[in-house]
Amino acid sequence: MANSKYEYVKAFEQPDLLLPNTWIVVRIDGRGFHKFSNKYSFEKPNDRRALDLMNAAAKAVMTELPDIVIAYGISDEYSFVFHKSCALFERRSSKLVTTIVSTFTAYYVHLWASFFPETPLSAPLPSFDGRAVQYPSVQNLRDYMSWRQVDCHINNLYNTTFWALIQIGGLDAKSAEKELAGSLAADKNEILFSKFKINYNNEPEIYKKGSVVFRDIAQSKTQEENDRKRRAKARITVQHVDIIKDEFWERRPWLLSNKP
Ligand code: DGT
Ligand code: MG
Ligand code: MG
Ligand code: MG
Ligand code: MG
Repeated sequence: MANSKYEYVKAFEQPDLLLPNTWIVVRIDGRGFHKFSNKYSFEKPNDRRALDLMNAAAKAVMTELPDIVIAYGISDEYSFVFHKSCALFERRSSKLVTTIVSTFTAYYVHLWASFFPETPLSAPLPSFDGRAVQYPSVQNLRDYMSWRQVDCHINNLYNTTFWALIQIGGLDAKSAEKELAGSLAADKNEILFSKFKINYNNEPEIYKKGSVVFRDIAQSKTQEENDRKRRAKARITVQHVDIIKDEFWERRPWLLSNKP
């Protein structure tokens, strides 16, 4: 059967294969969530329902895409990590990114009512952008994860202090901003403690550390079960723990190990 005269247009499609043997991070981020969070009256600085919804959508994405080894979420963003040996969609960048973005968005909308039963969604509906970045070494990947978690800490310390100054201290936004201009972490801790008797260390871990989603393999599983089977069976868990220090990774060697 002869090709149609139109088929030449296929040659305009450009390949976008990600490099082999590199860790792939797909990071998605809510579009215009500054406005979105106001529209739905998200609590400031942190809305637990909004974060739980993000985490539930991320868990659903990981359930549908077993190639994802770990995910990390803060604010309106989530990073999904594919193993360096991942061959899903032939490692086509746009196919990986768009699948994650649309799956995540679909679940975010689908699960909305369970987390915000009082406030139905209305147009404009939430949407997310996404990009894929490749990291050649475990060190680079861990530095990426550390970068996001440090960001979480810096933003949360700032926001916690900023909103305490406003909500408890009675300042307006401009004055609060001025008070915090040029301040160091120690200064913010001091403001929180001396003015508001808030010990930042006692703030909820989910706000301080963000959310780490991964498959927790029970240590006691029989050894005959091969890695793949164990991974498939593993429970997906959400934890608010330090992923900067070695301990998290050393205790869970299966997360970044070489796969058969
Ligand atoms: P973008 O990403 O360029 O489309 O624009 P935005 O507005 O999404 O900006 P982004 O992603 O840099 O910042 C996230 C916004 O979402 C930020 O303005 C605060 C808001 N947000 C995220 N989580 C919460 C929350 O738990 N509570 C409140 N009140 N706001 C939140
Ligand atoms: Mg942004
Ligand atoms: Mg955003
Ligand atoms: Mg964001
Ligand atoms: Mg198709």
